[in-house]
Amino acid sequence: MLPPSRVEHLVVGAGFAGLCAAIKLQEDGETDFLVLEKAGDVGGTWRDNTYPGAACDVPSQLYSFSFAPNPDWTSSFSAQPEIHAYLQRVAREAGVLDRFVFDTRLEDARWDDDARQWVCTTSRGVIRSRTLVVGAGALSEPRLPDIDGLADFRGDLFHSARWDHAADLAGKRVAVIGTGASAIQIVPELQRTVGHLDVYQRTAPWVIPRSDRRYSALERAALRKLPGLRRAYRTGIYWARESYVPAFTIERRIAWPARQLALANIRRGIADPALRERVTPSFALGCKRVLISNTYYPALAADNTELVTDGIARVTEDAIVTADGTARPVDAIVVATGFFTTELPIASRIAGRTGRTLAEVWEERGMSAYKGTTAPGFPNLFFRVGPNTGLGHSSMVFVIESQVAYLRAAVRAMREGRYAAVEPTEDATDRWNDRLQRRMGRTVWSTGGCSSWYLDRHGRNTTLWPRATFTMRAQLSSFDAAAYHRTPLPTPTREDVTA
Ligand code: N01
Repeated sequence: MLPPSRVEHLVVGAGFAGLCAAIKLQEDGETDFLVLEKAGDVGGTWRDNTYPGAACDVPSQLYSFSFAPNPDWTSSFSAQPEIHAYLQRVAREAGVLDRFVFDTRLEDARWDDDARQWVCTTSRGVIRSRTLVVGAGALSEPRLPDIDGLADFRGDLFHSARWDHAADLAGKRVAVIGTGASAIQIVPELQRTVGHLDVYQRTAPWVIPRSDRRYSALERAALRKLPGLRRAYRTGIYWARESYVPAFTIERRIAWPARQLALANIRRGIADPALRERVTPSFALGCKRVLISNTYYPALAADNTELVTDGIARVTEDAIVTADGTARPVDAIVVATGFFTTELPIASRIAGRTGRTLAEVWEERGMSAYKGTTAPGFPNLFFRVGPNTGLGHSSMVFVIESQVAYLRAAVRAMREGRYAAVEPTEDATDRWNDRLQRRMGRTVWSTGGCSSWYLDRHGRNTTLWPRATFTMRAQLSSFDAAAYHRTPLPTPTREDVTA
């Protein structure tokens, strides 16, 4: 069935963000919406990242919707299949799936200033909408490294987020490029099954122990039967996570205990002093995302693993050649080199009031938004997980719910005020970002001595939120109409009224 040609709200992406927007819009009686999803199922990053060992590094009780608690999580940090199943169940039970259009891609969206609506060209026709809610994900477009000869490699080659399950790696010689959050989950799994594993490390990450454990049947029953206990547990995790924030944003010496934990993790996992040295980071803990694993270091220390720290010079048909000229033959290469984070690919597909795309505007001023959620020049556009809303310490689901609360407040204000369009002023947006970037200058992400995917090519942190998350929630709890240009709906004519 073809999607309708006009809806009030068009939501892009069916991950946590799109699903939350759909459920809450429906709850408000805003039932004229569609969720466009390029793949065939809900789940976003939790549908796409199926690599061995994929799991969340934020406790599940917090990494789930506040309005859809799941007392049945089997362990404190859930694995990908469980999170994906949770999202499928929530979508089903909320009764919103009939508003989802799968296997349909947003090709481009253009603001029509005369009609005061978005004209969205999709792979299945044009849809016009009053608002455009983009929840396309900050970690959705895999970034392949620019390595000479990579395209000529004859063996299996794939990105961590597009795992090729048809590739049989058992007993083979396999290389993993990258040592970020994805790689450190993949490496221990591969090490157990492959013949030989080369791990190509450009920068050693900080890795603290993973305090994961399975919930007993008794604990799960208690969480199911006692909502008060479940809420208290979730709240406890929330505040424990918030207590990390000062170490990142105010005084990094507070992170000393975590640093000691990470160093002990190296000593526990690796006996060889030379290897210990090579995996010990040279930058402040927190500057890059702090990783959690109990199995990564033992996997690196295993007899069938080699940690390679010489830079990669090129890839040939059957080997990776490092800068010192050594060629290491491999049957398969897993590229765990992350995502496009500071140049969101969807930005080049969205053109605003002046006809310029978000990508063109951001090329000049850097990726930025008002409250991480709206943008001057782009009326009625609402981001989920927009610029400077990312977290290194806690649950993005909390951020998504905060941004959806703002969307709901904006939609309500538009209905009550009879506005056809709302658009943040340049002035409010500049003030917001100036303040935010001033704070950012003091954080470990700016001063910690590393380069990371948090920073754009000008060294500006356009991805993270530099404060406690409850301050973000407070900022997004109501719609601050004074910061917006508001265009009234046309007054109905006599013919409209009598029609
Ligand atoms: O990607 P990354 P990721 N040659 O960008 C290296 C989330 N996540 O997929 O550090 C050689 O972190 C790069 O090296 P360097 C989480 O938010 C969450 O691992 O830039 N190496 C780095 O080691 C995370 O932060 C979970 O020097 C190259 C690695 O590749 C985000 O996703 C699980 C290279 C990339 O690390 C991204 O994580 C997994 C090159 N040319 C992911 N280019 C949870 O548990 C890059 N690298 C919730």
